Amino acid sequence: MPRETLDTVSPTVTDIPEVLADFIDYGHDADTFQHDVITGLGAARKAIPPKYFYDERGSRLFDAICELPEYYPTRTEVGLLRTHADEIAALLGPDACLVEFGCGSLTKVRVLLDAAPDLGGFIPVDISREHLLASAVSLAEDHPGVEVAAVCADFTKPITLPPAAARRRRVGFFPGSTIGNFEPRDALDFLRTAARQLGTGGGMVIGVDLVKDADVLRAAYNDAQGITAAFNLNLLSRINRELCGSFEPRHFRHDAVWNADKSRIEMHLISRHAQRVHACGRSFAFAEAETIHTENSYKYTVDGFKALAEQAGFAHRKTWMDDDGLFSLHYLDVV
Ligand code: AVJ
Repeated sequence: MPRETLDTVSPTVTDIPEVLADFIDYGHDADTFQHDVITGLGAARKAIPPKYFYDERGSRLFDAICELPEYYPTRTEVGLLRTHADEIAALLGPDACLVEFGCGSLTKVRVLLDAAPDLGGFIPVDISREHLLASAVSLAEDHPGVEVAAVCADFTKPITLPPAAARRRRVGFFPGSTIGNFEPRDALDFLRTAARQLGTGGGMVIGVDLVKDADVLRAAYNDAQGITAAFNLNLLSRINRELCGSFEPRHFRHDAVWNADKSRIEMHLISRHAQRVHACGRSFAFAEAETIHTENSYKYTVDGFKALAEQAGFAHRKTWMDDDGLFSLHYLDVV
């Protein structure tokens, strides 16, 4: 089945657990890992997209990152959600449908749901089918008054939302500064697509990590316990497991650097010496110190993010920030 454009894919609805109003599957995830690894390792500047970090082990390592003393984003954002939950709930209004783009641990959306008893619907959109299904079911069981449906899809692509969303005011939820993984141009496209999908009168709650002291940023991505290094290197283990790879993770080292010109943290896997590695039935040569660029994490200023949101078709309503100015949470209105 061709998968180039969304119009060629019909979503399938299968075996919906009883607690869910809908489970719609766009089947976006098949074979793209292999394709992206072949392309990424074959390029002059080797790179693999960060979305492939999150296999089962990678997701567990990411949960561990979120607990690290150096990794301030998660605890700061959850603090902001807790502190301002009532105000955010008021902005959602009665019988709104929250649409989460990419669903993580669900800890964050639970903070909002607990503060918004009159929420009508909740729809997580995520590429990882099993994780999505388990998360949606557990949330639906805990909130019988909320109509919960799920959409398995690449959340950067336009999708048709299920009836639970279609007949309500829609508010997007995009926490964790995942927007920082996009190139600024792609961030703009994503926000534009989201605005169209949420519709006039809808809104968006989005978490955005902020530009700050370079040492604080570097420490957050080069933690003392080496969990971020294990998270980054797990990508090589995943290639070994899923794509018949021959990577020796100890022949690579993790590094994260602050690129001030581009306002982003860059994660790399650096080859410790010249070597040849096999994956997907092909051979890839590495020079000594050659890197695989595995992630960009763009950091914004509040004004820079406001300008981006407004360019994408949102009106900026409200910013919440911690006292140290580490992280920001925004409420945007679709105009
Ligand atoms: C989930 C993409 C926001 O960029 O901070 C954490 C991922 N990578 N440590 C981030 C991540 C390394 C994280 N995002």
